Amino acid sequence: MKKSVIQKSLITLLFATFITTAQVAPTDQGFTDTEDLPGWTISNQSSPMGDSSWFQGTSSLTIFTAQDGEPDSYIAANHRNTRSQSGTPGTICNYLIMPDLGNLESVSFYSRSRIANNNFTVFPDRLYMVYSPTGEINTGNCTDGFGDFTETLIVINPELSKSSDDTIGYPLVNWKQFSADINGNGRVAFVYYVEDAGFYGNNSNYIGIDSVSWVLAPTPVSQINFNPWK
Ligand SMILES: [Ca+2]
Repeated sequence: MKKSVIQKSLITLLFATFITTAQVAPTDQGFTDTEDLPGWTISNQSSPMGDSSWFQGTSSLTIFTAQDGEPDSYIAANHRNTRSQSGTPGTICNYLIMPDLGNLESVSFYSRSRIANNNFTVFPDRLYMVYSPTGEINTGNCTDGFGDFTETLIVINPELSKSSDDTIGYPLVNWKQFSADINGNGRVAFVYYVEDAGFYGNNSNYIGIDSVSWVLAPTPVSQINFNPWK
C-alpha cells in the first residue's frame, strides 16, 4: 500500500471516530420505544381514572401506523384514559410533558385520530399543546385549568367537531403537522383533553403523536463564557 493511501485511510478513520464520539443534543423524538423517553413525564389527571395512559402505538393497519419510522413508532392515547359508565361519561385529561430542553425557539409534531371501527362514526378527539413559562410542571384537572401550563399554544379540534375537514376537526385519515413558536425556557406539554369521554361518552376514540421536533434558540453571545481580560 502506498504511503499516501495509508495516510488517507488514517485520516478517514480519525474523522469517523470524531464524528461517532461527538455528542449532539437530540432535537427530535420519534417514539421508537415509549418506555424509553428520557426526561419526558406522563401525568394522567382524567376523572374517573381509566386503565390506560400514553402508550406505544400499534402496527395494526386497521387502526393506523406511524407517520415516520417503524409502523408502531408513535405514542398513543385512547378513550380508556377515563373509566366511564353507562350514563356517566368521564373527562379525559392526560398530560405528556416534554423534557427541559433549554431555550426553545419552536416545537413541531404530527398528530391524527381515526374514524370508528364501523368506518363511519366519529368520536371526536381534542389535543392541547400548552406551555409553562416557569418550567414548573404541576398539572391541573383541565376543567379548571392546566396548572403551571398557563399558556395555550395549539388546540386541535377545539369544538370537538366530527368534521372530516382537518382544518376544523381532528385529522381522521392522514397525519398532519402542527408547529408553534415558543421563544422561552419553560416546559411544553401535550394534553389529551376531552369531555363526555370514555367508552360510554359521545367523544374520544384514539389519537397518535409522532415526530416531535424542536429548534433551540442560539446561545446569546453574552452567555458564552468569554473573559474580556487576561
Ligand atoms: Ca415514529
